[in-house]
Formats: sequence, structure tokens, C-alpha cells
Amino acid sequence: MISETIDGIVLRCIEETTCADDMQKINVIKVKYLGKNGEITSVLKSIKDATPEERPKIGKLVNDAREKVELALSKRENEIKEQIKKDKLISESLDVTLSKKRTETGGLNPLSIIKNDILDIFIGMGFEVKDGPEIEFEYYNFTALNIPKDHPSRNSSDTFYISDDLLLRTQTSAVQVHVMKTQKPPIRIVCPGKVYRPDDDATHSPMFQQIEGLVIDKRVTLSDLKSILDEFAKSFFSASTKVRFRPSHFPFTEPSVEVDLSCNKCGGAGCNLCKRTGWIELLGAGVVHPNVLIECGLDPNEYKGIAFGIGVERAAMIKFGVHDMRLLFDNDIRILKQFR
Ligand code: 2U9
Repeated sequence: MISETIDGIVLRCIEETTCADDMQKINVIKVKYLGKNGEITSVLKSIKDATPEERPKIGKLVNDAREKVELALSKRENEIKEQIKKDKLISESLDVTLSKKRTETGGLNPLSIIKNDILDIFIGMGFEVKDGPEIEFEYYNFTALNIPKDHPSRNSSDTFYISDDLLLRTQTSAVQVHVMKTQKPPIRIVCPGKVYRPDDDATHSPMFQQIEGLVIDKRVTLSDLKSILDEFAKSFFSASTKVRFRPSHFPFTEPSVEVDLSCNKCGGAGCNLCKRTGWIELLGAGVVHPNVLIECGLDPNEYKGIAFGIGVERAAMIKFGVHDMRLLFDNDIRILKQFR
């Protein structure tokens, strides 16, 4: 009987489908039973030899068989796909409790750390940061700052000249001259940047960084300068730091002062850092010379100025206890790592 033959085929196909454990085997079974020359297809082909009454019965039997086989195959196919997904999830699972691999990261050079610290303190007091060219006219670097033609700092032993009137700036005060000539007071600026002088030893480098500050307003005095530098000293060292002014001379300020901070290591008692004096010299400062105001187009009877200057390398050496400036430029990772 043809129905028994078909039942047998369906049973075998379902058995093989249940045992198949990958998609390749499923495809082989599909071809074997449902393909062009497959077993179920062959039964359908035999319809041509059947009597007209038998034909619809055979057709129905084949269709039912095909339906059962297709259902079994698609069910198994889904099971296999589900299993593949589960296996993948297990093989690709992450152990989030594992400790991570250490990665080396870079860091700022200690000089940049100190420069940023200093700038932040002045920005907090309302100063604006301004920069300018490193190649400068001698007029902005010297003449406008009341530095006489015969001043030793103008000698080629103290300044890198590019031509008669062009040089590598020796101080960032030149930037402040540009600002004074173009901006109406009140002015409250700090000018950080590289400066160049032909010096080279443990405490001097041919290139170093300065931060020069300037305030121009109708009424600013030496006492305002003292308040600003007091505030700076307390933020830079500690709240108990004291500031003292000693008389000095700079052509661009009158009066001029050297500014000492009480030693942050011994608190003023005297130690090796402050050379037993209790004080550390960190800045130069003063009241802007009237000649500088006039040269920059300001009337000294209307406007006053106060100014100060800090060497960034010196500040870093003091803060980090480094005795040789060259260590800060050498880029030896073992040194630089200590100041992160
Ligand atoms: C203008 C007028 C005056 C800025 C000043 C100093 C004193 C000073 C040094 C600190 C250490 C340079 O890097 S260093 O060697 N600076 O002593 N700088 S008063 O005076 C100015 C600036 C701009 C128009």
C-alpha cells in the first residue's frame, strides 16, 4: 500500500531529523526527502501510474507527508540555531571580575603642571591670559620697556639676535607692551611663555618660561601689588605663607622689588631649601615706570601700573625640590613620573 510506504518514509525522515545536530545534516535530509529526486517527491511522481480515482488520495498523502516532514525539519532547525547562539554566548562570555591590564599613560611635564597651577591662581583673581610672538622687535623687548640703549641685557652675550632689530624675546613683558598699545585700561593680564637668554648651567637654561603679570588702572598701588602677591603665595605654597619685599632695580618699574616667600619646607625657621634664611626669592615686581606708560600711549597722571614676573623653572625647582633645572628638560621618564 502506498500509504504504508509514505508513513515509513516520514518516520525515517523524522528519526534522522531528530538525530541531526548541525545545519549541514539538516540540509542533507532536506535534499534526501524533499529535493527534486527526493523520496517524497518520487512518490508524487508515481502518481502518473495511478488510476484517476487513486490520484487525489496519493496527492493528499504526499502533501500531508511533506507538511509533517517540513514541520519536523523547521523545529529541529530552530533548536540547532538556538544551540549555536547559546554556544557562542558561552564561548564569548567576559569575566567582569578579572582585574584589568595596567596600561602606561603619559602625563604633563612638571613645568607644565607648575605653569598651569600659577596661571589658575591668577585667573582666579580675574587675570586674563595673553600670549605673543617669541621672535620680537628689539623695540618691544627693550626700548618700550625703558631699557637704555647701553644696558648690558641688550648685549649679544645676553640676547640672541636674529638681525639688528629682531631677536628672540628675553622676557614676556614684550607681550604686555603690545596689549597696552592696543587695549584700553583697565588691564589685568598674565603672559606665560618661553623666553631665551644665552645662559646654560644647573640653574639657567638658554630657553626658560616666564609668567609676567600686569595691572593697569586709574588707582593701583604698591599695596595692591602686595595683596595680589600675598594671595598668590598662599595659594602656591600654603595658607600660612608670608611675603616680603626687598628693594631692587629694574628699568621698567619704579620702585622695584625682589619678592621673597617664607620657606614652605621649614615654615621660616631655616633649612637647606632656604639656605638657612627662612625666605625663598621667587619673583621680581614693581610699580610700572612712567616712561613705559608714556611710551605705550598712557598718561601717567591718569593711569598707574603694577607688574610682576615669575620664572616657571625656578618655581618648579622650589616646589618639587629639584636642584638641577636640566632634570626638568631631559625627559627622563624615571624623573618625570615622580611629579605626576
Ligand atoms: C610692563 C612693565 C613692567 C614685569 C616684571 C619682573 C619684575 C621680574 C623676572 C622674574 C624671574 C624675570 O624670569 S625672570 O628672570 N621678572 O623680575 N618682571 S617686574 O614688569 C613689567 C612688565 C610689563 C609693561
